[in-house]
Amino acid sequence: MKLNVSNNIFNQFKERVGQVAVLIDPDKYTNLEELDALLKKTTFAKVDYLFIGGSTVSSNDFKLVINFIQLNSKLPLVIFPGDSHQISSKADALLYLSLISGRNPDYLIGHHVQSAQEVYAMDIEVIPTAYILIDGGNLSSVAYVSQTTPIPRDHRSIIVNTAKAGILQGKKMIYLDAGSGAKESIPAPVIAELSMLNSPIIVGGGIRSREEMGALRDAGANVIVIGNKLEEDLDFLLDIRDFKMSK
Ligand code: 1GP
Repeated sequence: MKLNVSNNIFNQFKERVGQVAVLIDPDKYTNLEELDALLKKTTFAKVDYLFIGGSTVSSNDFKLVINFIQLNSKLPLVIFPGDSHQISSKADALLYLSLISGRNPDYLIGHHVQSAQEVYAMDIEVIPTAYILIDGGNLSSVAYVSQTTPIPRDHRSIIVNTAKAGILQGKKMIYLDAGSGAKESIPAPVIAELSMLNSPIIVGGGIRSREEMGALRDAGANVIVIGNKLEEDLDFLLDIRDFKMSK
């Protein structure tokens, strides 16, 4: 049982700014026809990755949806796990998240220990990721489920010091999240400041417009995650395509 040590997805993440990931929360896509419609359009929209995961997903829904995606999409599939059950060798990579904005040991090390034996033996790229929750103006599912407090959005020094601590601990990426359905997404100047740390950045939570995506790309975000907006409006994929073709 050897740990998979490939870096393919990580190398793609760090290669350039302005890449786009569509987040599929299996809890919200139990209608496979809707999921199929989304998958068919993601390639046309030049989406770079599919992320799969959620805060309150049952193991059955997770398995059902990951199997369906594997059969129906050729895009790289990355797990963005909400708990220790959301792991599968059917994905290309696993964001190995530590919720370092919080102080809940379960999300810092507990879930990791529970799943370590299985992940270690699994043929999947594992990407240690500093997961930092920022207040997005409403109570997010992830803050509620993890019982952690997000960092206030205007406390820039706490955000930067948290990211620095994550890098010092050996995390290869920073994921800044305002939480799914956030009222306010992560401000571009925060991304600009973090981009100085030379660690690839994923940003998500409440991103609903092409303008926000442009500002985040200009600020240095490597991967921009869109979930909720596409659940409301599948045509937003046209804006994503336009965004992807603009640079
Ligand atoms: C949430 O970063 C993701 O964890 C995506 O957020 O669903 O609001 O796009 P949205």
